[in-house]
Amino acid sequence: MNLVKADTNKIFKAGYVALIGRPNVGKSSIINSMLKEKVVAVSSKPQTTRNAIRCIYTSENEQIIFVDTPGIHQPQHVLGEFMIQEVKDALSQVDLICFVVEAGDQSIGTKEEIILNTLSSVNIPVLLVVNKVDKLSNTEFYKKTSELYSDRLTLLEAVPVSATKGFNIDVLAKKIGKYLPEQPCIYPEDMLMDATERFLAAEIIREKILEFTEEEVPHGVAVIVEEFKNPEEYPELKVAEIRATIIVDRAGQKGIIIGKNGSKLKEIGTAARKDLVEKFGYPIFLQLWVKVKPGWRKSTVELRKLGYSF
Ligand SMILES: Nc1nc2c(ncn2[C@@H]2O[C@H](COP(=O)(O)OP(=O)(O)OP(=O)(O)O)[C@@H](O)[C@H]2O)c(=O)[nH]1
Ligand SMILES: [Mg+2]
Repeated sequence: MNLVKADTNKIFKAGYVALIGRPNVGKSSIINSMLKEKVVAVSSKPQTTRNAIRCIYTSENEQIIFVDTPGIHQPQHVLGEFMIQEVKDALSQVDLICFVVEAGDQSIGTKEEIILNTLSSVNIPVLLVVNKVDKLSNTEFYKKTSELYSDRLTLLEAVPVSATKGFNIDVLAKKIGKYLPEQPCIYPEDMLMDATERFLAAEIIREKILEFTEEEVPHGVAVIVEEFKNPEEYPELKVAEIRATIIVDRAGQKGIIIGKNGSKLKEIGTAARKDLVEKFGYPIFLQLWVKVKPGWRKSTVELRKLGYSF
């Protein structure tokens, strides 16, 4: 009897939270760290995230629906414009913004100026998340970074974290929960992400291309999963069959991705298959093709075909 009463009285918080920041500050890494699972692509190259992706963290007390967003930058092509539009759309849907910055930021750069202007024009509370505090000789030095930003923007508070070390990520979850509206779960408790299997597979493959290639190649690449047949839907199959096409901007990039005697593509395929098996839980037959589509990032039609639809 007591138990039932206690449950009824329990306050549960749920809501949407956008992670906003310049490229490479660790927005996607914070989500993976909080969900204790690799759900979104992470890389050392800026502009890894291209779509606003919903990832769901559920605990006893709160459900946080993170909207991971592309890093804010000055767009150079239609793809960049799409990415910035994704950020703007995300901002119109959330209860709270986590403004992610890097510990050790000494001054406010042009990218942060754009972000500060955007954040001050929307009427949504902002929590400052100072990531990568593991890089500081003393964690308390994060206060210098938080002062830099709190001088320019009204902040709820500042939370120092390290996504890669898992430092203070639990504290961040509780602090976010505090600012969310009181309501029941929005998504099922066991759901980690609101995305299709095809999208997840394409992102895993793209992440490996980011990892194994340099300079302009990562930015010139898109991945489209043409076919995804899994043994649950096709019981006659013993393994899942995934056929994906890697789209590149120029013929030279095709050569780099394929590598000498196909060695680079093999490396990308092997690493991607390992993660795909882990993610989907069944053996996988992965077939990768590389196709050149000059200027695809500048073509609204091509972008739409690749799922970057305005
Ligand atoms: N030292 C350190 N590195 C981190 C931390 N969090 C993320 N990184 C690294 O920073 C790089 C960028 O991480 P991402 O999570 O992809 O950054 P992002 O903000 O999502 O980047 P975009 O999607 O490009 O906007 C990766 O190499 C991460 O391993 C951290 O707490 N400490
Ligand atoms: Mg990201």
